[in-house]
Amino acid sequence: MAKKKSAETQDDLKLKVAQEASKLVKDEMVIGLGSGSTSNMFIKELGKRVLEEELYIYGVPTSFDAKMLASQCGIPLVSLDQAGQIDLAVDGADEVEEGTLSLIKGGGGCHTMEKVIDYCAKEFVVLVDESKVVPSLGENTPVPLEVLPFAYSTVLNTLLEMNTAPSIRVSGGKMGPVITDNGNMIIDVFTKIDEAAVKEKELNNIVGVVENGIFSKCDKVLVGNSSKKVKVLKK
Ligand code: ABF
Repeated sequence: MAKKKSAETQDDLKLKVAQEASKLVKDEMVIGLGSGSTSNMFIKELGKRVLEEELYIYGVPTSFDAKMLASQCGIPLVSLDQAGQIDLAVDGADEVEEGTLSLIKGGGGCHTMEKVIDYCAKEFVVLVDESKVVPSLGENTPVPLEVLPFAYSTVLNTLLEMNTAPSIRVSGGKMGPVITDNGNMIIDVFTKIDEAAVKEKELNNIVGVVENGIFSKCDKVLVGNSSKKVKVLKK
């Protein structure tokens, strides 16, 4: 009797989109390398192509972790200023709004460098499993704000005045706040998001906020689900 196929895990779905995304990379491209577990799978898949096919590319990492992994995988790296133009950025997300393809990112605390690299790429592609696609942003996921440590109390006060529910992100197991690759703190905030682009600007207008995790721009989302073919969401 044929064996019943076991259900795919979340990691299987992430791998499926990571493999699909690695096929988008062509010779001589400069690639923005996202952070997080799905992006890590993409980096590994891309590393295999670099070694096996002698693919000639450069990567621009969005975090220290992405930089370390990409170098271990044999992907040549350049800094953003050396890169000049980024052809394609591939990154993960915590939530994708189905109708608009707006995102919440930064669950891993890297959204500032991610946004700089993702937004300046000619094409920005997001990789998620289907559990991350939601009808409206921010109902179950807080928006992370990267904040200058010097200004954390004034940012908290402003967020409270805006009737939001902010909390300083602390590191599991260790005492004290999470510190980003840029030496800043993270404040997570539950806030109503009617229009992503408007809220993105509003949160960045708070003095002391370096960048927030609402991404109102993205070109394409690859969604891993149980069907064989990866679903592609485009605007
Ligand atoms: C990064 O990784 C973040 O912006 C986002 O928070 C996270 C998604 O992580 P994962 O792929 O591990 O679910 O892209």
